[in-house]
Amino acid sequence: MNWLERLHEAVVKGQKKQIPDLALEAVNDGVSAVSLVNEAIIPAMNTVSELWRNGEYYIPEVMRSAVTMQAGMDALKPYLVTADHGKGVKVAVGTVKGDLHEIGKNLVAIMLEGVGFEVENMGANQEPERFLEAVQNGAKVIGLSSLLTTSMAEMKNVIALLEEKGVKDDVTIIVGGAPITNDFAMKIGADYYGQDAATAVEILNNLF
Ligand code: B1M
Repeated sequence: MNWLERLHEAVVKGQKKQIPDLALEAVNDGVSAVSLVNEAIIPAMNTVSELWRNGEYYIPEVMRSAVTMQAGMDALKPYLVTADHGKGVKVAVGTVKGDLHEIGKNLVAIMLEGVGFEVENMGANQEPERFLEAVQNGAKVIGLSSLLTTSMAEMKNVIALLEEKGVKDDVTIIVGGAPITNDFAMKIGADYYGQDAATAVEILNNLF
């Protein structure tokens, strides 16, 4: 089994304790951290989602894989530095109210931090007021994530609140998550749609 396959297996089987060492050994062996994330860790979570859909995995197994994925990403974080952009630019990233999914959002946060942005990872299930507070505290970019068709409308509420308080034009708003499309993003008044974490980083790198 090569390193990508080993990391993939670690996430699917939820080997939280082993994954940091495995990830570091792989990096020391010359595998890039970005490919470990993009070609092993993220696809592994898709496998987990398939297993869930097929009824082979239940919530505890999904959670076990989710924390393993996070542990793997935490171990790789120092190696995800690719450039020197966004120095001093504050970005606040959060998952909107009603939504507990935070792996994709964490990936965006880790990768932005990796390239030099000052990131406030606000967590999941965040009220619109928390995003307003982040802007009032100096965030120049607001990143909104939603994974549920039932929570995506909350993005609009966040943007409406920023508009109502007269600060929308002071910030760049980028949105993403599995049910989000570019059309939706533009309709709710976001500035950008990040199809995946790498695209979000590329967009912000080009802006700052
Ligand atoms: Co839930 N869940 N979940 N879940 N979950 C999905 C999203 C679902 C698609 C599964 C399915 O049915 N096939 C489905 C949503 C259906 C829908 O609305 N259309 C679903 C459901 C229904 C639910 C519950 C309602 C289940 C229930 O209780 N009956 C419940 C909701 C709880 C709540 O939020 N209120 C629920 C709960 C959970 C867990 C808590 C068990 C767990 C989350 C754990 C955690 O995050 N701490 C979980 C998980 C893990 C998943 C799946 C399996 C995996 C999500 C994930 O982390 N993917 C997911 C199925 C799937 O997505 N295939 C599913 C990996 C991650 C890297 O990808 O987050 O998409 P993703 O991020 C991507 C892009 O979307 C993008 O970049 C990333 C890639 O680079 N991106 C951004 C994301 N945010 C971005 C922000 C940006 C830019 C890009 O800019 C700011």
